[in-house]
Amino acid sequence: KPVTAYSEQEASEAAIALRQTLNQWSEDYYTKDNPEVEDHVYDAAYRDLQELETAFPSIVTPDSITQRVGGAVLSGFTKVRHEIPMLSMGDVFSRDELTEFDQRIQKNVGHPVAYNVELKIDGLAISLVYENGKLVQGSTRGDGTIGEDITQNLQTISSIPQTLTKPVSIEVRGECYMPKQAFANLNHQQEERGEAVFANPRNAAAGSLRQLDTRVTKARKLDTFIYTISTFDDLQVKTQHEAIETLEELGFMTNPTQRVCHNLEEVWQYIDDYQAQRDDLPYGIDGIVLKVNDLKLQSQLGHTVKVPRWEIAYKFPPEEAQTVVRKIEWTV
Ligand code: NMN
Repeated sequence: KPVTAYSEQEASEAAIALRQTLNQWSEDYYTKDNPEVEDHVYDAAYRDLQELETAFPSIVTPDSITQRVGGAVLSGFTKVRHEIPMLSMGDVFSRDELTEFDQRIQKNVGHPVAYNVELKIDGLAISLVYENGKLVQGSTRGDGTIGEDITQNLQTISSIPQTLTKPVSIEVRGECYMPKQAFANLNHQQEERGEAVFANPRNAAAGSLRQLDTRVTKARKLDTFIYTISTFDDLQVKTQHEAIETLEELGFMTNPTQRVCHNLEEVWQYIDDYQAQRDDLPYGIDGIVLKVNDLKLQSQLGHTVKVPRWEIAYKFPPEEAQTVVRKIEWTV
C-alpha cells in the first residue's frame, strides 16, 4: 500500500523491519565484502525506508541507515580518523529525479549552474594523504569518520604515486577498483583452487584491499581513479574539472571521461554516450555522477548528515532483467 496510507505506528514498525534488513545487507556488503543481494534490491529497500521516514519524520532514529554512512572497520587494521568526513552520495534512478535535483540546486543558488559529469566507477572509496609530496597514509572510508589504515596495501598498486610531481601536502580521494579482466582471471583462479568466487568486481576489490598480507593485494591487479582534492595546500583550483586536471598533473591516474555540462540536455547526452559504451569499458560503472563544478558553490551548498548537497549519482538500470531471486518481504 502507498506510504500515505500507513498509520504512524505501522510506518514505525515497517521502518524498524527495513532498517534491520538493510543493516544486515550493509554488513554483508561492507564488512564481509560478500553481498547477500544485488545493489538494485538494496537500493529499492533503502528508497522505501527513505519514503517512510520522509512521510513520518517522527520515526527517524539517529542510528537509521539513512542518517549514517554504512561501513565498519575490520579488526586487525589500525584505525584512521578522517578529519574531513568521507560521506556517502545521494542517488536517483530516473531522469525526472535528476531534473528535481537540478531544480533544487538552481533554487538554492539562484541561477543555473554548470556540472562536472563523471562516470560512477564501481569500486570502493579510498583516501590518500601526502606530506611534502610523499604518500604517508592511505585508508578506507569505514563509517565515514573512522576508516582502516591500508597504506601498505595501497602502496602495492602501481597507479598510486609514492611521490607527487610537486612537494604539496594534500589529501585526495578516489576509487579503487578491479578491472573486468583481472576480475575474470581472479574468479577463474579461485574456481581452479576450489575457493569461493567473488560476487562482483567491487567486492573483489574491497576484499583484496583489506588483506593483512599485502602480497595478496599485490597479486590482485587493482587500479585507481582519483577524482577529489579534499585539502588543497596552495594549489590554485576553482572547479571540480580543474581539480581532476590538477590531480593528473600531480601524477595520479584520473578518468578521462569527465565533461562539463551546462544544462540537462548535455547531461542526457553524456548519459546516452556512456550507457551505450558501458559493456566496452575495461572497468565497471553503475551510473554517472553530477557535481556542481564551482568549488565555492559546493561549499556554499554544504552537506546533510550523510551526503553532499552538491552532487548526485544517477544510477543505470540493473544490467540484466533480474528474475526474483528471493521473496522480498520489505516491499511497502
Ligand atoms: O554509500 P552507501 O549509501 O553506503 O552506498 C553506496 C552504494 O553501495 C549504493 O549504490 C548501494 O547500492 C551499494 N550497497 C549495496 C549493498 C548490497 O547489499 N548490495 C549494501 C550496501 C550498499
